[in-house]
Amino acid sequence: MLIDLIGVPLDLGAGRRGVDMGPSAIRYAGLRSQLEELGHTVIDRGNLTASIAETLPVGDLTLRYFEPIRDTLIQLASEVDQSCSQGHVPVVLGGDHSLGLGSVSGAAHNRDIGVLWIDAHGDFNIPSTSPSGNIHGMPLAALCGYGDERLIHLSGQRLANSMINPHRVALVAVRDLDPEERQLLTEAGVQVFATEYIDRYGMYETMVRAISVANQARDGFYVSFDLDVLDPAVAPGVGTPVPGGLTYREAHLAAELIAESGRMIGLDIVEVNPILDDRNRTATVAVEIALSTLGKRVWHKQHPRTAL
Ligand code: DIR
Ligand code: MN
Ligand code: MN
Ligand code: MN
Repeated sequence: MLIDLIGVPLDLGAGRRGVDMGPSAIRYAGLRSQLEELGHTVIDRGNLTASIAETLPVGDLTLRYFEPIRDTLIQLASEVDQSCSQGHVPVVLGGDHSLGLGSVSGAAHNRDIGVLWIDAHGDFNIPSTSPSGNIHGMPLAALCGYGDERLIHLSGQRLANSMINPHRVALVAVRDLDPEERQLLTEAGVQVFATEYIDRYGMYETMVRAISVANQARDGFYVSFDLDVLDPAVAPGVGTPVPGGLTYREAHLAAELIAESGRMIGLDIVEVNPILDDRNRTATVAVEIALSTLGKRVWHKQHPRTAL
C-alpha cells in the first residue's frame, strides 16, 4: 500500500487545548517506521496549517472558530481527495474531530463511499442542539447534510458531489449522545451500534454488521477513529473521556476486521491530547490501532470464518 500521512494540528473545534499536538505525538510514537516494517510505502506530507486559539476571536458562539477551522478543512479535503485519486490511502493525524468533515468530504468527492465513525460521541449535533458550540461535535451531521449551511457547504462549494448518504454510515461504540442529537440521528437513518449493542452481540458481530452498512457504497468506506472510543483506562489522553469504552482487544478486533474487508479507502486518527496523556500512552495506542487497521497481525493473516 502507498500511504500518505497528513498531519492536522487543529484544536479549535474542541473545548480544550492540546489536540493540536496530536500529530507530533503520533509521529513520535513511531507510526511511519512501523508502517514501513509492515511493508507499506509511506509518504509523510507534513502538517497542514492551522491557526491557534490565542491569536483569534471565537466568533459565533454556536459555531466556535468556524472561519479558521474552515481554512484548514479546505486544505485537508483537497489533500485527501488527491491522495485517493492517486490510489493511495490517506491517514490523517489529528487534531480535533472537526477535521473529519474535511477528510471525509475530500474522500467522497465524486466517489460513492460509506463511513465508519468509531467514537464515544455521535458528532451529530447542529448548532441549535449543541451544548458547547464546538465544531468537533458536528462533523458527521454536516457530512450527511444537517446543520449550519456554512458547514454543509464547506465541502459543497469546493467539491461538488461529496455528500454522504446517512444510510451508509455506521456509528460504532457510541455512549454519550445529547438528547436532540439522538433524535437527529434517528431522523437521518444512521445505523447506531451503541456500547450496549456490543455488550449483547460482541465486537465481532457488531463490526461485521457495521462494516456491511458502510460497505454498501460502490467505492468502499472511510474510517474516522476518535481515540475517546477506547476506555479512558486504555486511552487517558483525550479531551472528553467517557467511561465504559472499548477494551484494547475490542479496538484491535475492529481494526483487524476493517483491514480484512479490503475496502477502507482512508483513515482518521483523532483527538489524541498529549497534555492530558500519560507519557504518550494514548498516541502509542493510536499507532497500534492504525497498524492493525492497515494489516498488522500477531500471527493469523486471515481467519476462515470471517465472511465480510
Ligand atoms: C458533545 C461532546 N456532544 C458536544 N462531543 C464530543 O459538544 O457536541 N465529541 N466530545 O467528540
Ligand atoms: Mn469525535
Ligand atoms: Mn468523541
Ligand atoms: Mn432516511
